[in-house]
Amino acid sequence: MTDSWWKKAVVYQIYPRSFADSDGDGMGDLRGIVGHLDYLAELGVDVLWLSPIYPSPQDDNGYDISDYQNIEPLFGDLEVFDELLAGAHARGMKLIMDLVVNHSSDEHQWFAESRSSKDNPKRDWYWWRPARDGMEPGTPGAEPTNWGSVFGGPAWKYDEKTGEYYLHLFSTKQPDLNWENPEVRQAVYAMMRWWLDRGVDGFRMDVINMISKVIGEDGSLRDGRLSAGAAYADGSDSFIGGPRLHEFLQEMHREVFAGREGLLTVGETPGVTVEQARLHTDPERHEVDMVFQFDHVWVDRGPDPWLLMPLQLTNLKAIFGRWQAGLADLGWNSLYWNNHDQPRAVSRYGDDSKQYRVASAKMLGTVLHLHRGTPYIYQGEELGMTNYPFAGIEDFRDIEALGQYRQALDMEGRSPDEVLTVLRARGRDNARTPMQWDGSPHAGFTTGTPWLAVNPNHTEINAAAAQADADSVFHWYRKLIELRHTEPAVVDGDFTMLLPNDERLYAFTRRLGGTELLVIGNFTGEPVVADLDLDGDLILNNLPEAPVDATIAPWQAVVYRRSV
Ligand code: TEU
Repeated sequence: MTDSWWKKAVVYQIYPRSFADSDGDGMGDLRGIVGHLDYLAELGVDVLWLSPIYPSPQDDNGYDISDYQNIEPLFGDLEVFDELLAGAHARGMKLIMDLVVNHSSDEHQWFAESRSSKDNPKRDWYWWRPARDGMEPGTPGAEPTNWGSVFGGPAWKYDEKTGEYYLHLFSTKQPDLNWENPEVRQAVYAMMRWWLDRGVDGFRMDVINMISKVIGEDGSLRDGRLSAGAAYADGSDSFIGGPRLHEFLQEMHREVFAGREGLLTVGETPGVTVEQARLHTDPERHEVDMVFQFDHVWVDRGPDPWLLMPLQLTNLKAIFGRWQAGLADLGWNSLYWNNHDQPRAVSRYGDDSKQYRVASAKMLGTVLHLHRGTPYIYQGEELGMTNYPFAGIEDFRDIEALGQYRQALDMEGRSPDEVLTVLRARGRDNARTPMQWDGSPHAGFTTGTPWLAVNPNHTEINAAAAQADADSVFHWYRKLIELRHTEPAVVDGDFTMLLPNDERLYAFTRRLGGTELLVIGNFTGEPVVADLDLDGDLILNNLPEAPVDATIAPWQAVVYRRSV
């Protein structure tokens, strides 16, 4: 029997840096989270996921870890961590950690040893390779492969000390760990067991589908495809869903999770296919409970990364429809609009104007939470927080935005305007502006100077105002969570997509035994007549008036329950 309590659960993601600052240094911390546990309990979420809180040079805001078994001093220490964990548990919430083991920080002791000499016992813990045949080491184009890093520039850094390159799929300060080496894997498993023994309830696994790389017989990595105008190639064929990925995840399961109950594991898997996800989440295969797929957040991304593509609802529905059908009989979906890498959902898929922000945020929440799968809420989503009005590149802090901007301007001949247009709409800092607790000068986030500017709209959009307003997005999310806890059809019902060719309405049913839920969301600012029978009890409606003659008002969301 598998223990799948998480099918009924809602997860809340905290980005500690931006959640709540208790000591006035402008940076969120663990004590700040402790101070808001009652808020999270009021919302009713079941699990908290903390983005990385380990010691880190903060090159990628903690996704570059220099010690896996401690707490970043900016955030607190192990004692406050234990207090936070106990406080969450006392309120009936579980807590999962971010596990970032595709790479470590270059300031991790393991890497310091690895880089020290070619015969150091930890040399092979990372991906060291000589320069390309016949090329002068350290010169442009001499990198072992032509891959670009996600944050701009090549994916290899030349290290003079030993005259070789190391692989970093992300920043130069995030060297990739070599999972081919069993010592690396055992060190990671031991660390994971240490956190579970401390009481944590599972892990969100950062880019876990990149840990296995395609290696030639002679140990070499191969070049990727270079598209026109690009400075570097996309090497992902060689590291997404690599040949030993399933083996590694099954080994991790045996070594870490087997025999422990009540845990949650979710793999972050950019580029994962439905077929791969079925293998990852089939309970019989003992890999992970669920994965984050990326198709719906890449829906508005075209072949040219610096061109904004409009959202086409039929595409979005086709994506979710495919994932719902693909994991219907086996495995399990995770559901999200937002996280710390994505722009704010209401600004992207909804309408963040004064007139429609609240309605469209509620509509988006309703459509997502009524799918089959485990919903994830990213901090501030429950308030309908919006994108930030970035003026120029100097307003951004994210290493990805800064790195990609430089590469696009310096190497690809782009103009600042075209790049900024995309960064404003899609940049990760949109999600990372401080949590808006109240209408005071720094939104109640800090008494000091926030590390990233607070959105000026915090005077209106904030937790205090939302808690006091029965019609707020916050109280709507509370209802959605409660519905999942009380209505079995939300958890286990079969999913059927309706109106797949409609560009304006998102409609589907969930059916369990004799109960059917009909869910309709209007993705436009116009009234739309639904070619559907709207009968049954109207159990959720985000607007004051019920639909008349099947007319769904702008950004309206309705849920009907009926017997079938
Ligand atoms: O993100 C993985 C990932 O695929 C990112 O490239 C993401 O899709 C992109 O930045 C969106 O613009 C994970 C973490 O969530 C991210 O914060 C880290 O920067 C990254 O891994 C490296 O650890």
